[in-house]
Amino acid sequence: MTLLTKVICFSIASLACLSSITQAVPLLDSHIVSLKSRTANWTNPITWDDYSLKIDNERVFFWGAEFHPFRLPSPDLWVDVLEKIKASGFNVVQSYFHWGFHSWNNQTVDLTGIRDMELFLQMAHEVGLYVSARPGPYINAETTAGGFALWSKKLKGTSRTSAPDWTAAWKPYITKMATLFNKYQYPKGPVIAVQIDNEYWTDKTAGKEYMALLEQVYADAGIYVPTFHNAPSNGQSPWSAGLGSTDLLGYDFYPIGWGDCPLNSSDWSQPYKPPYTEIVKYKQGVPLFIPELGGGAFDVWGGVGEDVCRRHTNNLYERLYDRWNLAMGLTMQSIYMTFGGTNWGNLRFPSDYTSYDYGAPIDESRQIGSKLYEKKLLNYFLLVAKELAETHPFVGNVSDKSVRDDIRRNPQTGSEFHILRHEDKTSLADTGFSLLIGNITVPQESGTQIRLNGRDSKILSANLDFLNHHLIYATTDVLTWGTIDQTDFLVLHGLSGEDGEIVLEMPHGSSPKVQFFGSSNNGKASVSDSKLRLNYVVKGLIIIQITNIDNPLTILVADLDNAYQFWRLDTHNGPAFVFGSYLVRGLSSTSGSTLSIRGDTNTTSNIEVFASKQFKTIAWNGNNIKMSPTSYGSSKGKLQGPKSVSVPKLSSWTVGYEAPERLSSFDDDDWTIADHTTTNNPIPQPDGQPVLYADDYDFHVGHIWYRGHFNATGDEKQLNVTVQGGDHSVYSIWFNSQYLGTFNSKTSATPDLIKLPSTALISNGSNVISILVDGMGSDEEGGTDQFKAYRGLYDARLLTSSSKQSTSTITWKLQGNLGGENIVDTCRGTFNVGGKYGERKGWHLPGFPATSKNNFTNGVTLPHNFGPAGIAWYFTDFKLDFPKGTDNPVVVTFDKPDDKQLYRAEFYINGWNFGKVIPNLGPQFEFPVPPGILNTNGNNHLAIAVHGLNDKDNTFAPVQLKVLNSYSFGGSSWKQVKAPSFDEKVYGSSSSLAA
Ligand code: IPT
Repeated sequence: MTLLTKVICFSIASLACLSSITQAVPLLDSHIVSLKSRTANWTNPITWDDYSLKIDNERVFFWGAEFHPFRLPSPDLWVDVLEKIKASGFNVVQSYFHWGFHSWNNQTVDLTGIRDMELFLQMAHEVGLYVSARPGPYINAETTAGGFALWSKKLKGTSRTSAPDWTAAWKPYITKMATLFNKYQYPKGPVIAVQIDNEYWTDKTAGKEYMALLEQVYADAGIYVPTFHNAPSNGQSPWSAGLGSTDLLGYDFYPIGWGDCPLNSSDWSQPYKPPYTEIVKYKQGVPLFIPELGGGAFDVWGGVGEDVCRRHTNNLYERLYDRWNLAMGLTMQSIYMTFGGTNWGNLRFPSDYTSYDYGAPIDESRQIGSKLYEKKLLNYFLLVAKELAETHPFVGNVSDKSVRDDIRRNPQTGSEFHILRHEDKTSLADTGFSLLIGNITVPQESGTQIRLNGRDSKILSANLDFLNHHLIYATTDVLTWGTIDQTDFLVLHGLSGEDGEIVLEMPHGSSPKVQFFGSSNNGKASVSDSKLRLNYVVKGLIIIQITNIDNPLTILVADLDNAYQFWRLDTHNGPAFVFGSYLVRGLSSTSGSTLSIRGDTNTTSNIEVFASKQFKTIAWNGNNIKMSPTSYGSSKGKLQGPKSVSVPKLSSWTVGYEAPERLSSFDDDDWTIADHTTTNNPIPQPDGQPVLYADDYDFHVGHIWYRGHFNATGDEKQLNVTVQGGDHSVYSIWFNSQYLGTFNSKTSATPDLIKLPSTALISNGSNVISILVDGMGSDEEGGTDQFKAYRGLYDARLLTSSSKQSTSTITWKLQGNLGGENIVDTCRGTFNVGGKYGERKGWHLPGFPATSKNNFTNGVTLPHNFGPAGIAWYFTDFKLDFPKGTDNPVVVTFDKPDDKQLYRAEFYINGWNFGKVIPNLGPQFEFPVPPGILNTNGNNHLAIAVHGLNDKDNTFAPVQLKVLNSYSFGGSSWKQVKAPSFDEKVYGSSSSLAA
């Protein structure tokens, strides 16, 4: 065996990036105490009732954004995503934590470096978000084995049961997470809820015991915040009462399906069962909760591409379904995904490709746009409209029956929220109508109407107290409110060109003065019976000042373009309202007479600021901006756009060739012999065969090599073989160094019959079959134990000329990633590399000497023919030097080769595996690489391993870099993620081989 040296490296926080060792914990005894014990002697700051969650006795919407830190292995950028979530008005970040990511063997639960979840919780806390923690053990999430530790595939005990070996497997991980959550539990930290496992349905006692055992660990760790579960479909949940039940219960909801983004984005006709109007509450006394509301969809190999998913679940989708949920009385939801990120380094499950962009509001390159802006409109409203968190439903009365008015009325205050949409969600009609608010037909202004254009949805507020005022109703949506100096502000948003009507209660006997400013040239005001009625047509930004009353009021009516670029800041001098920039993150100072805004621009932008007169100057990312006052009290200025940057052309490559395992002469003396005669796997090996499953020999990730040796009688004509590497997997096979071809992965019911050419057979001598399996990841859990589906060989027999089984038997050896479960690169972690020769020899790492001395060829240009089937590596270096204070998302782009070229390539930037390209499947040819992995100010090393499947000529197509966009950046800067370079002591020396 190779001597393995542990690689020592440092994380961004200069913490040693060593794995921490957790000893296996003794099994639990079967005694399960009641979870009630965890709240004894403690007033839980998180409570709930039928309507909503309460934090410190105050009603709140639980308004969550799903983000998986493991899909962005550049911890400094977590803050960037969290700030974007916070700036758009979410108050919760909800995250899966990935057991397999933290645990590569049964002695390890690692929370350091890119896996430093304490740092993640601290960041969320500093940014001002609550955290809803979803540590599994099962998470699904389109990741390999659904997040289970891959070594748990070897266990006999059935997954998600109280089987003792299964319990012992997850317990160290959950214990460590529970301890961490306790340290950061509200009010000490941001954690306000913990999910127990994921979408688990069972009627078996052992399954219920599993849930109860998990809850026991949290109880023992002192977790008092609510536990919850997410049911997969709208049926009965086993977790509403009894063993294993959770405090809160919700059900996951993907209104137009998931994993399926129709090319025709106007088609929203997919039926969703059960009807949306009947979201069921599984349990009384808890709020209606959707732990996952589809905020996009994942895409699959051969799919339509993430951009199509984003178009399909666009801003209108967000607008309609969020409001629709509120119409159901929902007060808790989280958007799956809000930032999807990347399935880097073998994180994906077999169907999914590298991008986990998900068409989410924040894209894989952390860019934002209309989807997030649309979310912001409603999110902001919910932060002020607390009355909407305690309501009862009524059905309104609309003049046009194609429009539905779901009224939510607060029983304490009588405030009403009229949630309007077309009954038919596919309707594209532009409908004008009136409706009843109380006993008034609204709008009152003759010749005007309320409009619903297609998938639009509105929330009209009525009978609502805000600040020092009372809104009788408004036919334009409320965005937010706040008092600046002595003036109350009410901000509204609507669609350009639509009529708007606002009626406000005025102090008895007052005669308010009303002035219109901004883009309105036809605003109207009238007072009768202490009621002020305002009419206008929404356009640009309209400012309506109401003075000559005790508490002056300014109303801002923004059209969609203006509202999308509206940001609310809460300063030490009250709120500040900013119109007009790509992103406002927050404040860089909370004292003094400068309003110090932090934000990003994507172009030169005009801004307009409504803020306290206490602020004498306005600064943007530390630079004062020249502002000019307007006649209505705001000030206007200009923000610099970003400097544009360029990336070098990749023109010269170094090439090497490997796959020596294919040759009969290869020395596999130190390989693992597949000699197990029994397996815990639910699918036993076929009779008379050894166990060949890679997982049983501790190889769980990426490519696996098998070499089978046999002494031939001379009558071996065929190999009957079953190989499974997951959906879309292929395997290449050689016989005594001769390439026999590449085949699709099969199920055991349909083995391949592969002819062994008689010219290659060595009669009465030793023969070698070499098989390279492209492992696509482990399956998710469909029922129980499905994730244990074997990877690698299942069955392999030699057949004679009469198609009988040959008397010669094959001895198999196998090889996967270096170290197996004792991985050598604990910084990049367990998913980064598999068992390709180059990966085992460190070819993917910066500093690997790919020189002519080692037979590598310099100065190669692409496209390039590297010769016969096998694995070629291409290397190049490039420098970047992006200006300080800019963010320039970079992608690595692969040209699509001609259809005859069959290959599969994986690329490594600075040693990090950041993508897999399968040109004949697609759809992904552009791969974002985040700063911190990509060195944006220095050298970068790009290595690409290309598995060519064509017999003789394999031509690798060009690869380039591309900058998607440039932004001036007001977020925290990033450091390069520390991870080891090539070290000969670990990887040995190696040379490129003749192709
Ligand atoms: C839901 C899972 O809980 C989540 O992990 C993810 O896989 C999501 O689907 C799809 O992206 S399960 C689904 C049946 C609602």
